[in-house]
Amino acid sequence: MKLFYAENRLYRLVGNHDMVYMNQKFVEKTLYTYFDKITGKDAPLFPGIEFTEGLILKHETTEQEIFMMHGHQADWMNYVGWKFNRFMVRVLWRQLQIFGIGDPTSPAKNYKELIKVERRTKRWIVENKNLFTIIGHTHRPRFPEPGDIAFFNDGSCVHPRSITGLEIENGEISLIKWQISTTEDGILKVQRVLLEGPQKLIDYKTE
Ligand SMILES: [Mn+2]
Repeated sequence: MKLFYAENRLYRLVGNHDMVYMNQKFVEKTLYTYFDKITGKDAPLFPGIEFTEGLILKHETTEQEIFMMHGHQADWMNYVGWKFNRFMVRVLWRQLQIFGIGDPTSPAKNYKELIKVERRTKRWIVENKNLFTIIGHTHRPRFPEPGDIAFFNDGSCVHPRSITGLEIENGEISLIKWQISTTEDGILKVQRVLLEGPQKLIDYKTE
């Protein structure tokens, strides 16, 4: 990520679990530098980095816009009550976890909440001229067909053996998975698997 940042290619959006990064003082303290164990000194990590709540990508030739946010903005308890939720997770859930009780504030683990978040987001997209929108938060990958509500989700990067993601390249979008797999001769490797697409971005434009 440091290398991406050095090339001006790293953008960070805050989510419900890291809203503290909206506080620039905190970002400066925790992310501008890191402690280098070898030299015993602080070294630059992401000097001057800023977090944002949303990001708009604009295609150079078609000028089509893609709107990105974490997605907890459609989730009242996670957007307004994030401090309370964080407290609940730290104090209560850590204890309950021993008995196998899932994080109550996570829509990724709560189907009813997940559906609510998706419904609100869909309504918002429809009210905003079907703006091409990408979120995460619920961890459920979404890859609609052209003509549907342009609501994408890149899925999850916390599976034990794989991560999913969205790739945009040459005006096309794909849903991909990086997974650990074994070859015939027993070599362990990380493999890219295409799950959906590629699909032309412009085909989702409705105006
Ligand atoms: Mn989230």
